[in-house]
Amino acid sequence: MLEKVLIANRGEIALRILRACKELEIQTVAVHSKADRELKHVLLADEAVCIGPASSAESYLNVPAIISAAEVTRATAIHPGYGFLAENADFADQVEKSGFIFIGPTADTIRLMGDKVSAIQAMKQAGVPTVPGSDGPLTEDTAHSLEVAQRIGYPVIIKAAAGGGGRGMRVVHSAEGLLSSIQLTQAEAAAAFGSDVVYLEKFLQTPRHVEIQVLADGQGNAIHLGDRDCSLQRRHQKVMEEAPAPAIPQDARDAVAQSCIKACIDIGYRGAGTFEFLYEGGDFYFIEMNTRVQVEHPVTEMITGVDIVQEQLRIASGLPLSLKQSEVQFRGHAFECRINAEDAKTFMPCPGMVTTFHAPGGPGVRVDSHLYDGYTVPPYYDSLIAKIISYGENRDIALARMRVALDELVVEGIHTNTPLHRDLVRDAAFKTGGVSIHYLESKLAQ
Ligand code: MV4
Repeated sequence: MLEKVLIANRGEIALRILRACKELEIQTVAVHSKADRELKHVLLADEAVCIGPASSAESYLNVPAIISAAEVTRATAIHPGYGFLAENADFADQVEKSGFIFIGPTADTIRLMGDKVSAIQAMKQAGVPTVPGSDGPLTEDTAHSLEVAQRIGYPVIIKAAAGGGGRGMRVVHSAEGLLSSIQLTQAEAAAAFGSDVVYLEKFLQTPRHVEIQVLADGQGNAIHLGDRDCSLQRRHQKVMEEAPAPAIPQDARDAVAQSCIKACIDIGYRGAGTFEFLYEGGDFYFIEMNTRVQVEHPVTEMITGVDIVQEQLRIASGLPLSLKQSEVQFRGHAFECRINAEDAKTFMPCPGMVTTFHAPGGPGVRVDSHLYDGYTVPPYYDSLIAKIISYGENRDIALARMRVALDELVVEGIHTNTPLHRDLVRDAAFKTGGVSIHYLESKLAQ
């Protein structure tokens, strides 16, 4: 097993990683900015190193400072968490070149998936269902672009190959607007990502966002841990997630998960990963792969009993997967509400001191949070302050437990989006299950 892990992240996920390390008796190193001395995991880690000022660019994104901290503390591995450097192939390369284990896939895999065009090509090759599209970058051949769009049928969506997560996209409704939209998206992509490569897909109008969690050991073994529905989002920020995704026929679920396992084996995937799909009209369409642990991983842990972060640590240490597919048992249903330090109506960030924090409890309730009474939420980072996770034998029970948990939650001193969640768990369409990616924004517009 790994000897000493440096946690290159902050907040709830740093604490989550710390807990997994401690359970496996791995030594821990917390790295933090000057604004984060009071973080719960910093206080609980075996060692802590300040790596720079509050600004992320100079601390959590400061590769030399993080590598130096690993050298000074003699860490043997680095866990990037999510966000920050988690999907930065050059960071993974530097970590390995400096003699440390990067807890995640190889830099080459991160690069392959970071380029959405090569990711889609690899998946299509493996038999993963993809969105009808240009199957590669759009070229200067404008007649060809018009032809592709005509064949697929409007509306189409132009996406930057280096984009992802909702950045660098443009919907086109007719041939008139196509060429200018391609040019505009190319220019924006060049400015934002340093690459003007764009591709084209059929625009799906009311899909759900359904993703498949996988684990692979890079030794030829890969398993899936089922699906999650992350359709409840606002401006590409997920608000609530659940597992399994409701109202999907079992054969469709099994087939897509099976295709993901095959893709993992084909590309030699290593670590935890997520295949993102759009689900519409009973069909799955691959859009992107995430090569990191995700915010919403707990809902999958609740319905499978598998500790995904511990599996990441085991895989990184060179051990094979701790279980076979036939040993993965799916049971019950789970929800996760993302509690953000923000105004419930305007969504403006709302940092400040948390005077009182009362976490909910009871059967089937889990809270992943770094909050404590007197903790000050700094203004410099993501506003996620807690994840309330509920589990039940079925969806109705899990949802009832979430409703009660949200009513129990107390965060005083700052504003949070808890009122929005309390409203959502009582929403008729959400209670039925299976709403599209547009549902929350339409509801908020009313
Ligand atoms: C799409 C799409 C419709 N059709 N692709 C947005 C985030 C990025 N991961 C991909 N996204 C989308 N790609 C096709 N061909 C609609 C979206 C989309 C979306 C996807 C998932 C979750 C929320 C979303 C919100 C708006 C648009």
